[in-house]
Amino acid sequence: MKATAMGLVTLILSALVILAVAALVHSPSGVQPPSHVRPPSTATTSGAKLKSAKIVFDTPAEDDKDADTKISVTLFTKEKGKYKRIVASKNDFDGDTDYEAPSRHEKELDIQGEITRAQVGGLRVVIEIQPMGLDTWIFSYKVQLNFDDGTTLERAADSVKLKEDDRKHERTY
Ligand SMILES: [Ca+2]
Repeated sequence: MKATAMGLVTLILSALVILAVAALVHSPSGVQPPSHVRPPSTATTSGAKLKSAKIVFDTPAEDDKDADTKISVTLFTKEKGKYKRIVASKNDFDGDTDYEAPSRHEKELDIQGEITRAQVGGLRVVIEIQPMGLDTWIFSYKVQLNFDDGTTLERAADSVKLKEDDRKHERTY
């Protein structure tokens, strides 16, 4: 029947129009999806590998590190919710070097295994000293991780005070 055929065509055309409108509504041209579904627009590559690590100590004009006080530095990151994976470390160094007040000293840390930037989720810095007798040392530090995509990650703290009966600094970033 002709009337029925016309009705069917009208129905199909209407359905097509609805589909087209629906498609437009769902992907309006020139409008970006909301930020929560967009990937972060940082230049860093999460797969970038850790290339080197170092710590810089600034000892202001307050209290030096005695020449015979050894330093140990360990950087941890989270693994299965706990700060137990060592990123980089250096033990018992500069036990023959006075960190005069004021002075600046840098130390390369040894990287422990292969680690990517994405795996460094949070950082815990542990600095321990081993004085021979009495020694108070007041300092600031900056930890720097360098990745093979040219990016760096820096963490720092000011006015840290360690002494013979308070030998350990620990801070989680
Ligand atoms: Ca001192």
